[in-house]
Amino acid sequence: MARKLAVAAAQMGPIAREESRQSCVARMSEMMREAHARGAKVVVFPELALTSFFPRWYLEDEAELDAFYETEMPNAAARPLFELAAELGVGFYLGYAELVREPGGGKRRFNTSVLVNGRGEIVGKYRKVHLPGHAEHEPWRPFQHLEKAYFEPGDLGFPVFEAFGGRMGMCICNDRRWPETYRVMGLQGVELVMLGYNTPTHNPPVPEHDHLMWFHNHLSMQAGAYQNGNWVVGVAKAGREEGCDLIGQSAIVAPTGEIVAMAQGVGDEVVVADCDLDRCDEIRRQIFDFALHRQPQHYGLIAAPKE
Ligand code: CDV
Repeated sequence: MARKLAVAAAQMGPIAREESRQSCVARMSEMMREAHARGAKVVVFPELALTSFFPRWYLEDEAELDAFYETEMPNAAARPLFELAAELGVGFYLGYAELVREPGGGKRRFNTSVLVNGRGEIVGKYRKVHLPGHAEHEPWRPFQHLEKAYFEPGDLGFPVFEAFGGRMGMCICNDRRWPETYRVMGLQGVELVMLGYNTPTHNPPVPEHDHLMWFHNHLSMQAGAYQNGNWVVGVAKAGREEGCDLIGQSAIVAPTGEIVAMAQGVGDEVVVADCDLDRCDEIRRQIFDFALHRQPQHYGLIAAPKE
């Protein structure tokens, strides 16, 4: 019997700087209800889904920066989403900024996602490994991308989790452009990779790529799916957020690399598809049989430390 998992991509339109977490959670809850009504068993939300995409601002005041982070999950603001998940029996992927307070008074900051099961329990956690952007204020840019200042690279690797009757993996935004992301999970037998993103339509250092942002979005997710034989569910925060345009195109990609469902606009929108997890075998047995065809003795450079 096919292992069909109905998955929802819950794209979000813009989140204003002043929008409260309660308002974001209310928007997500409405989409979770719709996803459930349409048969979904798991809902994927975007990267940093509880706040505006704050790395676009140079924030000198630490308290102002800290206000964008969560120090526990679930917390008071997010709990209604966890409770709704348990009530409906629907799981979800949620991206948020995580602040870890250390015993000595230090702070660690991560761009994080959690995987929550249909009982409202966290069953997986991931911290973004590939942080794009820059670490210093660059006033020449029309908007900043200070992820390298506001987060440190994730320290959890790319774990996979047994959930929803299959093997689930997570990554976040820029990670989707790196083949290593999918391959490390592929080697662990991942069947469905969930990811959220915030991708501006304009990339200040290479404006000549602006017309390619949509192409590169799908190119990387489709390649990651096909080359490893897994489903990919990529979910945008989209639309004009605080004057900055973000691409939409949230998509559910089959292990063949085909897009089977896609968002139509750049607002809050639920897209649902039946993902047959057994289709991963089509690719893994017939095309990319890792055990039979991989030649890792020739791939050493990929994992060698950086110079
Ligand atoms: N949030 C991101 O990681 N955004 C990057 C942009 C800056 C290129 C992305 O890869 O979509």
